Amino acid sequence: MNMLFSLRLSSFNMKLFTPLFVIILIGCTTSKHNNLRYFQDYENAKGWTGALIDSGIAYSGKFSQKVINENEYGEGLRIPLGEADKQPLKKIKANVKIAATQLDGEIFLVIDIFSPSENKSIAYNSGANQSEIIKSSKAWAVCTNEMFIPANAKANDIVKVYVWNPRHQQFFMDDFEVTFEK
Ligand SMILES: [Ca+2]
Repeated sequence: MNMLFSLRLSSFNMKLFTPLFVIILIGCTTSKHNNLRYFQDYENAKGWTGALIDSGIAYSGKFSQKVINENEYGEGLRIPLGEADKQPLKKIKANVKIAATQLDGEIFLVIDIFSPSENKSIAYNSGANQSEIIKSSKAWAVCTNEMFIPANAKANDIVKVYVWNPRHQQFFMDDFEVTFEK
C-alpha cells in the first residue's frame, strides 16, 4: 500500500502593515459622572441577582425579570440615599415596563425610604394600581411612580424601589429605571 503525502508549502506574501491610523481622543468631557440614574435591562443580570431572569419575553434585548406567583415582590433597586448623591436630593422617579398575559389584581411600583436608625420607613409611596394600564396595553405597559424625598432624610437611609405583587400574579419586567433629582 502506497501512501502519498504531499506537503505543500504555499508561498505567502509578506506584507508589512504600517499602522497609519492613530486615533487621538481629545478629552472633551462634557458630562460629569454621577449616580443619579440607575437602569436595569436584565441583559447581563443572570446569576448576579435574586431575580428570576427569563429569556422567553423581553422589552429590550433577550432578557427580562420574570415575577412568578410565589413572588410577592419583584427584585428592585436598594441603595443608601447618600450613594446617589452626597448632597440632599429632592425627588425619586421610577419607571418600568411590565407585560402580563393575565392579571386579576393589583400591581404597584413602590418607592420606599427606610431609616435604619429609626427602624421604620420615613417615606413610602405605592403609587397607583398599575394593573389597569398593564391590561389595557397590547404588549408592554409603561408603569411609573415618583416621590418627594423628605428634607430630614439622611445619607444612610435606604432607598428601595420595587414592584409589589400582593395578589401573587405572574408577569414580566424590563428596562427598570430609577432617577434622582436634585
Ligand atoms: Ca431586557
